[in-house]
Amino acid sequence: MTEALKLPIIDLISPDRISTANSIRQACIDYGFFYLVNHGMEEELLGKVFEESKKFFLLPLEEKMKMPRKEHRGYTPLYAENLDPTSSSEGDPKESFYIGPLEDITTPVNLNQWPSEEILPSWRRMMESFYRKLLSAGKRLLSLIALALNVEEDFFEKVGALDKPNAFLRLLHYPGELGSSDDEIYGSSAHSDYGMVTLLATDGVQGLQVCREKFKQPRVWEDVLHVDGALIVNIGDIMERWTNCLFRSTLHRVMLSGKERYSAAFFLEPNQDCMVECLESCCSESSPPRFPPIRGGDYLQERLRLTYAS
Ligand code: AKG
Repeated sequence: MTEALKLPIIDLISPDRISTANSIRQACIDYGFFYLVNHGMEEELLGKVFEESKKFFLLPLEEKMKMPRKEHRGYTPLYAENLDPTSSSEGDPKESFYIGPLEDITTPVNLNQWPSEEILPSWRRMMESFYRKLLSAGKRLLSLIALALNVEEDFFEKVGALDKPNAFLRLLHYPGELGSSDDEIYGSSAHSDYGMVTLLATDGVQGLQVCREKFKQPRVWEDVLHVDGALIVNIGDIMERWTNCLFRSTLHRVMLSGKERYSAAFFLEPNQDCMVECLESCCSESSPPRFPPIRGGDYLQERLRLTYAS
């Protein structure tokens, strides 16, 4: 039996930004996870996104394979991605579709791939609009996270992290028939995310679990329950590096229950050229920086290489 975690609920538009920033700080120290409300995406919109996402995953495999993942955009079929290469050489039983930055970051041509308008009319428009809303919520959240770290609220803009951020929206589908309530089948094996923050919407089917003490064995897993209308937010590894491990990038996984499940994760990574180095407010003589500075783009490339190597 796993226990359900009681995560704090953060209101993105609360006028009391200082007290909100303090709550975020505590949540990121204790859990690396929290719920976000008033993020600008109505429940109705989230419902429509999942309807459209379902239409895509219902397409025949040959149709989806016309857009195979390239430059981290497009479709990855079942078992293509291994989030925990240390414990298994098999990929995870989930399929996904990645949408990268809508404006070009390094190339003159936008590299996103889209299903044809004839097959899924208005699909692209819906996902682009969802992407923009997630990016806007993510940027607003980062200004609160900056306050939570005792730096100026435009810190992440000033260091260039949010100038053409390398943000990816991943639509996910975990087929129902692969698990049963008696099996321990991972839809996503244990992993932490790579970027600054992840904003996650789920369709209400449970499955997400976190392990707060990643170095302790045996691992203790706690459920993160779906809260209607709220996004689930978690800190990623780049933010853990920036904060010298003050904010945790918590290990998480998805268990299959026999029920089909859809989710959408928005990974907000810094701009490729942004240098990520320990914040002064997070180190001291007795707690020196644990990681050398690194370019955001180099860090992401290496993590993706390991995930898709096997
Ligand atoms: C990931 O894609 O990194 C996830 O952890 C997905 C979580 C979920 O589907 O609930």
